[in-house]
Amino acid sequence: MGSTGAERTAKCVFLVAFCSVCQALQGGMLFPTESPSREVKDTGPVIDMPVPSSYNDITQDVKIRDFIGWVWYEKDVWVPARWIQDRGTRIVLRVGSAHYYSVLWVNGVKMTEHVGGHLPFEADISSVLRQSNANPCRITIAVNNTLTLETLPPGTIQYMNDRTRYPAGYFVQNINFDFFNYAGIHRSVLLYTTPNAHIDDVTVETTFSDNIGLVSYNVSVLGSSKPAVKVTLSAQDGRCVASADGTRGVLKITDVNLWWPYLMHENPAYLYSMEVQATAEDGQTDFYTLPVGIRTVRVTNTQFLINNKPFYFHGVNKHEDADCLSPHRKTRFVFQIRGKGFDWPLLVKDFNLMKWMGANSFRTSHYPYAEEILQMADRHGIVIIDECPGVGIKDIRSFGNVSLAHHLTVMEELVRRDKNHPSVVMWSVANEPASEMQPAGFYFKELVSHTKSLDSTRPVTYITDSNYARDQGAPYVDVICVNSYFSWYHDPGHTEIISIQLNTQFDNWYGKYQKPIIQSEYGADAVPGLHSDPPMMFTEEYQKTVLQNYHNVFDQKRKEFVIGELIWNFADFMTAQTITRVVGNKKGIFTRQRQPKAGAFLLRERYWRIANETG
Ligand code: BDP
Repeated sequence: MGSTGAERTAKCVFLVAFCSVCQALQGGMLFPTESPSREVKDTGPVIDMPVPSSYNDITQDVKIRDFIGWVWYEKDVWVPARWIQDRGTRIVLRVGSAHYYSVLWVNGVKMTEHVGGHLPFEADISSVLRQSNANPCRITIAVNNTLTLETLPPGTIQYMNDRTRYPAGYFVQNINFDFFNYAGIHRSVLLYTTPNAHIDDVTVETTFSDNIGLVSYNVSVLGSSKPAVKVTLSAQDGRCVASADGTRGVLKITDVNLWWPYLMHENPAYLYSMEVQATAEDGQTDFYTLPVGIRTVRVTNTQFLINNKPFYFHGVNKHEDADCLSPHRKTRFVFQIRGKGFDWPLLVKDFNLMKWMGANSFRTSHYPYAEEILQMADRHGIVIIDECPGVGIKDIRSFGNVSLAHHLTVMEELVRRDKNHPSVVMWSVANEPASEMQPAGFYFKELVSHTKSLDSTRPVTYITDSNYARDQGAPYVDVICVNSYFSWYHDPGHTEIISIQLNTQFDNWYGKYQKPIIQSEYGADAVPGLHSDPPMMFTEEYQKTVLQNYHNVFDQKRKEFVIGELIWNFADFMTAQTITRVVGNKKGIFTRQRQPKAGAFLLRERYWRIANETG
């Protein structure tokens, strides 16, 4: 943990559970021992733990890999003395994400807690640093990865305590999603400063008319009742192209350069730079600079329009997951096993691969990704469907009021974090919920309308694998996103059925809703290097044949109302251990180490062909 965001190591303690029993002096204080009526819980070992990283794959200890419960991270850091001495300085500690439930202390004082594993949280730690003897400052973060029916994603704990079958007894975290429940502090922990009177938030909404771009902005300032706010927009060559005073306003840009997805324009991903200055009564000024891409998004009943031009999603679904080589400051290269931990080399490699294959878009399946990934997509003109962690909502109890309230809060946190990214063109509120269940109608109506009230500029969807006739949530979404695995989970081995089943799928959904459709998942597992001709399941040839059969149908339907295709998955990824997964899910067109399988070459040819056709 540190102020620079550079990788650091914290100390990490694993605790199976808390046991805080106070004994009065008159008690016998027998040595704690286990018996049929007694349990003893011990603290785990203190070990070095890198941040950011999942803790699961760092050691050789299976108990740590599969650990469920509290872990404690602790790190002493030196805070610059001038931060503490200058009472006009506000000192903030920000955690990019920690999975799932976190409690944060500084110098032993509880600062905040946060529910949810994929979005940032922060605390103003100025006063505690000024009160305590600040240096070194001790940061403690307790993180618990237990999932319940009311978390997102949901899960349940099952106790295997029938002593006739499980002599030792154990418990499992049951989940209804298909990726490893990696845990720990997954993104950077930063210390940063602002003036006391500071810019708390900035929201931009953009549009254009002919060659005039319009940026509506809204600035909120805390710590000053009458701040003087000045906003300046600069072009890429540094020229100031518009400015305004006041906390709200509209900037007009003549001869605007629009933000375009790459492949759609010769000058894509154009970003202006918006500098906000807020000066408080005492003369202190806070500056914040935000990259701004000017573009519009609109959905008709057959098209997805970016800047009023039809956009066809030919892209991928991803995961934050890899085992890969990363450069390290001291050693030249280390083999790093980060799970879901943020990794710059991986991010750049993945963008290079997406561009190599001509992918113009990805979905953040099945949770919000690190902000650095969205910033990179803004700069490269790659379009994002931004998904919240609403994956695996299969149990009717997860449609209750407590779950819904939490889901609405998560959407608020997600929109607050990602609203200003031009690359984000649509919100996905869930993946494959049991949307045919009766309470799903009300649940999705509320969820979608709440999301629209937070952001009226982007369409909202969720990803369904329900039957079109029984799905309860589809009336509320703007785009129908459908997952299907014909010739894999259904009719395994029979790729000849894909054409009829997929055509029927599209016609049924469109016939009922007259909304544009994205094939949001399709694919087949391929163990790299496994071959068979004629193709058999799990070979690279079979994966290719499945994709080809899907593509034939996409090519007919994209002339009508199909507006996109996202392969499942960009790369192989780790899952829980089950009899259907051979060390993880192998539906990647790249291996987990980012080497192409045969399917990657097929998609590359296809995506570039589509890009050339659609311009
Ligand atoms: C879909 C899920 C995805 C899975 C995929 C699969 O949305 O998370 O990984 O199936 O089974 O239903 O490979």
